[in-house]
Amino acid sequence: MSFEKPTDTPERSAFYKAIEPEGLSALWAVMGNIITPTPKSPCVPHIWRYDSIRARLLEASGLITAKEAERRVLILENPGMRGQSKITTSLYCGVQLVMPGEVAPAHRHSQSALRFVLESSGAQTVVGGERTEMRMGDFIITPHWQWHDHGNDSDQPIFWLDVLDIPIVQFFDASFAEGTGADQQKLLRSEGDSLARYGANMLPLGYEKHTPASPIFNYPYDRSRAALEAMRHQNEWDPCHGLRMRYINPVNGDWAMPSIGTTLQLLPKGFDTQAYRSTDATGFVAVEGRGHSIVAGQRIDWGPRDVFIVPSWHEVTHHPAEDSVLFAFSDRPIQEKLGLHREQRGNH
Ligand code: 1HN
Repeated sequence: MSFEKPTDTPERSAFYKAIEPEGLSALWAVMGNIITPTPKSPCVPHIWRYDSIRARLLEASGLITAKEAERRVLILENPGMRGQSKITTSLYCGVQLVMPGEVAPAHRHSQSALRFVLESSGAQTVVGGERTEMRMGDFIITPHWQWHDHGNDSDQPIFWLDVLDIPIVQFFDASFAEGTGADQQKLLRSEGDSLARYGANMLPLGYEKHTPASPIFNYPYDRSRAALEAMRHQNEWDPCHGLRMRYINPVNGDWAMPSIGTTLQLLPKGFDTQAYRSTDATGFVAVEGRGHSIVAGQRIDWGPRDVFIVPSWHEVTHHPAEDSVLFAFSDRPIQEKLGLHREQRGNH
């Protein structure tokens, strides 16, 4: 089914023109554009190579400090939506560089952020008064309106992926932001406290949830990776996803973040996945391994730290040439809450 535009007649065209200054327009002339039988997205499949992003960021470090930039980030803009600071229709994504000795000053905003660490020799972020070391592959969250600042005490640059729900907050016209004027916020908790308190399959007795985001803010890669490695011996694989786990909020089992769903998946060498498509446009980071994916017939070759996009309702299969680990992010939590999320397995 599709709502085709009825043919124009001179009388109809004159009518459309006449009602325009009155702030009116005819639904029947636009219905096919706004109600589509299947998703029709400006978002296109694309891959960004880590080596080129890294080189451009190092070039940028000669032009501007992290402090002057507030955040020294190169935005990964979807080629179908240039100029909109979007990697999908609902999510923003960039890669950030903090050089040794630099700081990215404390601020907070309505937008929620996740960091996925791409390359690190040790650097830190402070979120809501607790500091954490940022190591390769760590999944770190900055829930909305939490103070956050970053620093790099190591002797090597640190690079990480930022994903924020900026387009969603923009859509709702609900953006607030403020700074402290200070480089760093005050430390209020000891390092590792949240993970110990909420990430050891226990919760404080009488704990009451007071934010929609997980109280854990660093999900260390060594733990998640070790879990995948232990599970592979069981030989239970999802034909479409291999071994794919979602990061959760330990308080209620929901996604770790209310607006961005995240997963980590293991695809053993030679495990060719079966076709899958879903309404949540998904960003993948190849953490380990190499291979290719076919996205709606288009081949995308990926290697370590490359980032690629599978748009809404585009069929994807993965073909790992080595044991591979993929991190993924999408707006699935929101689509689920609204009853919009759909998925389909197998060829159609
Ligand atoms: C932000 O606060 C960070 O804290 C990174 O590292 C990227 C992009 C837009 C708005 C705020 C950060 C951001 C951002």
